[in-house]
Formats: sequence, structure tokens, C-alpha cells
Amino acid sequence: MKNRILAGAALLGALALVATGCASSGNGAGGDGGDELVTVGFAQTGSESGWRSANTESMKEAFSEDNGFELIFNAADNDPAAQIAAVRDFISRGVDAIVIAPIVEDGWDDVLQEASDAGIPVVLEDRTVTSSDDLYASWVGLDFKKEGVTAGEWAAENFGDTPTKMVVLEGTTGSAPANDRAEGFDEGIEGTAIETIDSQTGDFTRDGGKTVMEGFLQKYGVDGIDLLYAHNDDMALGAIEAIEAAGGVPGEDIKIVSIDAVHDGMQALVDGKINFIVECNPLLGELAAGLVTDVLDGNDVEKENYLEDQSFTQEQAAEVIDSRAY
Ligand code: GYE
Repeated sequence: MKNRILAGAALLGALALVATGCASSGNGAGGDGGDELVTVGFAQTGSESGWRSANTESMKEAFSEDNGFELIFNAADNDPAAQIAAVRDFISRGVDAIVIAPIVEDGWDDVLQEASDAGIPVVLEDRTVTSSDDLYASWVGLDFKKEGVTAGEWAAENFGDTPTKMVVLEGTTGSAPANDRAEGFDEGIEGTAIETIDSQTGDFTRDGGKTVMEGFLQKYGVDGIDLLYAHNDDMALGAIEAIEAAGGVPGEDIKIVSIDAVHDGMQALVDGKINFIVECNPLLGELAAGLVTDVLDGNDVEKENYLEDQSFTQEQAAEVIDSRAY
């Protein structure tokens, strides 16, 4: 089997496996105090969004000294060249393993080959790369295309036959979630009367979403836009500020669908300012740490490990918002 889907009981099982894997670890990642710490270099994208903060926290918790790791953390501020330089630095320091959340999909062949030549295993978390999967040990994350399809299907159900003018706030250009969420959404709205009148990157940030939305509003006016698809909640939250500043009512004059389901996004959904959110779970730390431990122990691991996502209407968000972990 090339991949597995981690959901519900399966996910609990996987976490249990992670725990057992740690306890019996022969490489020191067991937290039993006596062994040396396993050194892991983690190349994070940056700190662009609420999703990213939750992901970083989850990774730092899982790769803690208590769990037998020494984590060398780097956040590249969304700069692909800086991220590759960070990975090269991990290689020259001779870390035991490298974890990467790749900012963009392309451009990884050389540095992944260098890690492989140095005998340092690489685990990818969150975003994917276009390099051959021989160049890394494993990946854990979410199905971004499916998230886009789910968002698109919601739009199709709610606007399908009505001529609808849509603007899109894209994630970071060249990133796996921006590429896949665009492709999935287009698939979801195929055959409908929804027309994309403009689409630009807001770089997954609140400021980016606000600035690009201000431009859209200047060009088309509140009345010229019916629907906004934002590739993440933070850009939707920035756009909400822009719509309100232009005298519009977000969630009514302009309907909004976004992806992530981080706390502030869910609050805006409950408040009626966003209309639908597709979840993207950022809590990947334990699974990534389990994969690193397994790989270093020489255990077989799946190449692709998917977590399941849910989605929320305004009513569903109101029911769950207080019990969410991020
Ligand atoms: O949706 C966005 C973040 O790669 C899935 O990156 C992640 C995306 C997430 O900045 O908020």
C-alpha cells in the first residue's frame, strides 16, 4: 500500500503506535532518560498564519526533549531559498533526521539528494514536493485537492445555476496547497454559472488577503462581487476587514468560503461573516515524530500518510467551536 488514511480510530491507533514506537526506540527517541537525544532539524515555512502557529506548536511539543529529541527549529519567513539554505545547514551539522514543511513544491531535487548522500533521512510534513519520492522517507499531511473540491461543491450547491461573480485569494504561489486547492475547487464548480472574475495571491497572510481584497473592491465594488474563495482563513479574515471598510457586509453582500478552520476563522463563521469552512488539521507533530522514530529504527513506513478533514457550516461551527484544540 502506497498510502494510508488516518482517521478516527485509525488516527488513535497511529498515535498509539507512535507512543509504542517511542517506548521501544533503540535510537534514543524513547524519553527513557538514559539515551542520547535524537537531533532533528525542522525547516518550517515561516509564521504566515494561524494554521502555521498551531502546526509549529504541535511540532515543538512532539519533538521535545521529554520525548527524546533535540529540535533545531528554523522558520524561513516564506523564502524558498532561505528554507533550502536551512536544510543545507542541518546537513552540515550532521543531524540525525530532517523534517521539512516545503514552502513551494519545486526545486527540492538537489538538496534532498544531498541529504540522501549524507545518509540523513527526510520526513516531509504538511506540504508536498514534486521531487521523486525516492528522495524522502515519508510525508504526512492533508489532502489539499479534496479540500478544494469540498469548498467548490459547497459553492456549486449554493450558487450553481445563479450567475455568480467570484474572486479568489490564492495561497503562496507554487505551494502545494495553493495549487491543489485551486484545482480541486475548479473541479467542484465545473458546469455551474460561477465565473472567476479575478484571482491573485495573498500569500496565506491576513495582510495579504486584506490588500488584495481592497484592490478587488476598488475594481469591482462591493456590488460587483458575489462570492470570495480564500485558500485559507487568515486571508478571508483580512478580506473581511477590507469589505467592512468598503461599507459591505461580509457573509451577506459577499459570501465567503475558506479553508483551515482555525479558531479566528471559526469565530467569523459563527458570527456569520464567513459562510463555509473546510478544515485542514495542523496537529501533525506526533505523527511526524512517530515517522522519524520509525525511519531511524529501520521500520517500514508508508510513503504518504493522509489525515481526514471535516467541513463546517455556520450552525455546525457554533456547536463545536468551544471544543476545538486550535
Ligand atoms: O492552509 C495555511 C498555511 O500548508 C496547509 O499553509 C498549509 C497552509 C494552510 O499558511 O493557512
